[in-house]
Amino acid sequence: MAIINQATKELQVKIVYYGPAMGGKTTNLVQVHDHVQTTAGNRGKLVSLATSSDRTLFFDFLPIEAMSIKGFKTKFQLYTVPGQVIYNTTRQLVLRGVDGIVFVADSQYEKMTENVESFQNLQDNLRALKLNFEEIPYILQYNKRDLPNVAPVEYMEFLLNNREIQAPSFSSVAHRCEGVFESLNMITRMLLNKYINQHEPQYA
Ligand SMILES: Nc1nc2c(ncn2[C@@H]2O[C@H](COP(=O)(O)OP(=O)(O)OP(=O)(O)O)[C@@H](O)[C@H]2O)c(=O)[nH]1
Ligand SMILES: [Mg+2]
Repeated sequence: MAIINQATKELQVKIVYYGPAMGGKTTNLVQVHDHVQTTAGNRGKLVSLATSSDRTLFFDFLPIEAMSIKGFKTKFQLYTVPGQVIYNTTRQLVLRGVDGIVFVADSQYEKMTENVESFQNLQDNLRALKLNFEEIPYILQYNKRDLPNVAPVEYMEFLLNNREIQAPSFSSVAHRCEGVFESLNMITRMLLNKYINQHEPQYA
């Protein structure tokens, strides 16, 4: 849940990286952690809880304190869910209080069913938490574009972004940091628009 404090001009938002197992969610956070441009001392520690080799078993957490945006001191809390199907209870826990979502899809052809199932699972979990998917800003990230066996972006758009108002989507190669900040910048911009513009005094 976004915390907005008009008195101290502080905004805190929670962004969750969601998607199928091994799609590249943790890699996104690692790259953000390694490359984020901040003034000294405001890059948080990347905490990976209960990780066995490559697989996230609980979640990753990275706090980022951004510079003042529109006069607001903004804090972003980035989380990843575990993509493996069996960890759904954990995914629901991590989703609690989510403000924005980066859906990291795996572009390999053979992963399309997993992508679609994970996207459906996201919507089911939001519903279970009584959150309205239509009201939560999200973007799509088509990751692993460096691999030879990827589906065309148009096909992924058809599968995952086939709606009246399309979500912004980005191609990425997360381990090379390509598309990682484009995705993060877009979701943060969407959140700032939602929370700061909404709360600015209106002058007739
Ligand atoms: N070729 C390629 N490999 C990638 C890319 N992004 C991530 N990987 C690799 O894919 C594997 C899985 O990445 P993770 O970031 O751990 O995936 P995850 O989505 O966090 O997976 P879970 O925690 O199981 O849900 C790792 O070996 C990464 O280095 C990419 O763009 N291209
Ligand atoms: Mg992970």
